[in-house]
Formats: sequence, C-alpha cells, structure tokens
Amino acid sequence: MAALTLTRDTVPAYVASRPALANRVDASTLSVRELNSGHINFVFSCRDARGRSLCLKQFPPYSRAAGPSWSLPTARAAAEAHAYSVASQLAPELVPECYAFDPEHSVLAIEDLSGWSVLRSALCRGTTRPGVGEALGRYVARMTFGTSAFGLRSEAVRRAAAAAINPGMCALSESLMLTEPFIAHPHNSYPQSLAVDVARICSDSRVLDCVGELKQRFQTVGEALIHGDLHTGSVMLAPGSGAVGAGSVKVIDAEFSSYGPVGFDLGLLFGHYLLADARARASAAHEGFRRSVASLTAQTWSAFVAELRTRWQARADPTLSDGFLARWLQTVWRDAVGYAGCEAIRRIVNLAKARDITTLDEPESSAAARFVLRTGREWIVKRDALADPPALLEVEERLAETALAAR
Ligand code: SR1
Ligand code: MG
Repeated sequence: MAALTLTRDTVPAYVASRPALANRVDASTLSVRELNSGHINFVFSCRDARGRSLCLKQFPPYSRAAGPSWSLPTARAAAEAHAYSVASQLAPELVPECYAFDPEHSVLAIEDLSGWSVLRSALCRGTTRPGVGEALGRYVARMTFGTSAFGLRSEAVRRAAAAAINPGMCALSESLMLTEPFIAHPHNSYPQSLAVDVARICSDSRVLDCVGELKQRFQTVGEALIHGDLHTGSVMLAPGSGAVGAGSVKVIDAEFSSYGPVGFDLGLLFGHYLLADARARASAAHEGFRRSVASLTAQTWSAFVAELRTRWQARADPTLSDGFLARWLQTVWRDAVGYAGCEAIRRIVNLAKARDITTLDEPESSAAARFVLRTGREWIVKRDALADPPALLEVEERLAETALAAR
C-alpha cells in the first residue's frame, strides 16, 4: 500500500519533496486540479503561477471507481513507466514526456496534457481531425518494430519481454474482455431489449471457439511490447482544428502494457472505432463526420503496414523474407478483427461501458448497442473471410440497416 495518498491538498508538498518535480514547477504557487476521466487511478494537473505545469498519476492498490474492495497490482505503475520509456525512444512525438517515476508511492509525473481533448470525447462531440487514424497506425508500427524480433536481435527481444512482464493486468484484461462477456457473470449488465442478442453470442459455439483461440493467443503470444488498452480514451489530441501535425496526437495510459500479439492493440482501436461509428449512425451525425469515422480503421491499418514495411528494410535478421512479412501481416489482421469484435461486445455488456453508446438517449442508445453486438459477433466468426478494412465496413453497412432500423 502506498504510504502517501495524493489528494489536491497533498500534491504541493509531494512536488516540493521531489527535486525532479520541484525543478519544473514552483510548488509554493501550485494550483491543483483532479482529473477523474479514468476508472482506475488518481490523476492531477498541477500549474504554477508562471504557467508551468505537470501531471501526476498515482496508481492505488485498488480501482478508484470500484473502491478498495477491488485490489489491483501497483506493479502497473512500473509497467506504464517502462512503456513510456521505451516509446520515448521509438515514437517520441506520439507519447507525453515522462519526467519522473516514484515506485515507492506508485506515482508517475508526465507532461500535462490537460488542455488537450480525449479522442473519444472529440468523437462523441461529432468531431475528428484528419491524420489521427494514421498517427495511431504509425505508433503501433514503431512500437512493434522496435520491441520485436524485427528490430531487436534474438537475445535482446527475450530480455525485453522479461522486463515488461505485467501478469496481473494482463489477467484482468483477459477476464474483462475475453471471458466475462461470453458467460453469465455479475459484471455484465445491459438493457433487457439486448438480452436476445447477448444470448445469441454466448450460446454460439462458433463465437466461443474463436474467443477461446483469441484468449489463448493473448496468453501465449509475445510478439512485441503492446499498449494493452489502446482505445480512443487512451489517445489525446492537441487543441486546434484541421489535420493533426507532428506531436499533436499522444498515446497515454499504458498500465496494461506487456509483450503480446500485435493485433491486440490494433483490434482495440478498431473495436472503439466501431463504437464511434455506432454512435454516429444512431445519432444521424452529418455525412462528412460519418465518413471520417468509417475511414479510421483503413487509415490506421494502412499507416501501420506502410510504416512497418519501411522499417522492415532495417530488420535485425535479414534472413526474414518479404513473403514471411506478408504472411505475418495477415495473421495480425486476423487477430485484430477478432479482438475488435470481442472488445466492442465487452464495452456493451461488461464493465467500463463505452460512453459513445451510454450517453445517447433512448431508443438510439439501445439501437446503437444492438448494432455493435451484431457487428462484433460477425467480425469474430467471419474473420477468416473479412480480408481488409472495406470488408469490415461492408458488415457494418449491412447490419446497420436491420439493427438500427429496429429502434
Ligand atoms: C475496472 S475497469 C478496467 C478498464 O478500465 C480501463 O480503462 C481499461 O480499459 C480497463 O479494461
Ligand atoms: Mg486506461
């Protein structure tokens, strides 16, 4: 248990006691704001009288939203610090600067992004910025190449995987995403009007066979350092409009990171793009915005492939063939489609529900949720035949007609 619990009142003294922080801001003139956007941690934005700021994140040994009865490993703080440290080498403009890590109190000090927008919030407001999808594809590609056997020699990749071990948080993700939504579980809740769709998922042996395979791959495949929770709530956008420039998209909240299948991170993004798409369709958002949301998956995937192919020229093992890369990319895509379906279903049925859906009025909210459940299910069971982003979109278009019309 951390001996110190940060609150708005204790933050200034904490900052004053840490030279690495006291050199950045004037602790005596600090104004402190608590940001309660996440489920698990305590986050504070601190600004001094001269406008210098930083962000403190404390990882309690339990979930902030659930309270002390739900314990969580504080080792997740070190996992996030480690992920930032690796990303600062491989994709520096795509992560916040990390100023200090205090393992004793499980506190991470990072660049203050409090004037920025969370990508999910922007999407819920009906806005997006050209280039966001591509930036996230580049982020995944750079992390993949630089931490896998593509960019590292054999011994180095094994040491790197050992250094990133995060078993407690991986087990939590596995449970919330790949077990509980597919069985009767006290963490599940949804409107009665969705019960038929949920039962159809949970009783379908094709779904359960695929989910079993995805779970086993998540447990045993360690291709690269993955973020582990790369949804639209883990992405920050700089203030402004128009296309995003360098340094204006940042990936945060890597407390679930560990070595895992690369398709997991991409799949989480695709699943949350589907949630945004469901909201846009159900709320009859204007055509231009709907098209932007619908193109996010293709943009992320294309940028991921392009960036990886560029880096591939400098691979650590030149005996790896171009044909192998092509086959491996197919495996990543297949994984991503499966994880996308599971994650989208999970955010309707299980904990940490998607605000994209829950903040809609009825009957739009239930209609959007039904559309997500049906699309997620079809992505999972038909993933072998869904070869590319247009194939995913075709499923969305077809199911929107029935699922959204039922409202
Ligand atoms: C206890 S709720 C856990 C979820 O919140 C985080 O944002 C992650 O998405 C995780 O799955
Ligand atoms: Mg998170």
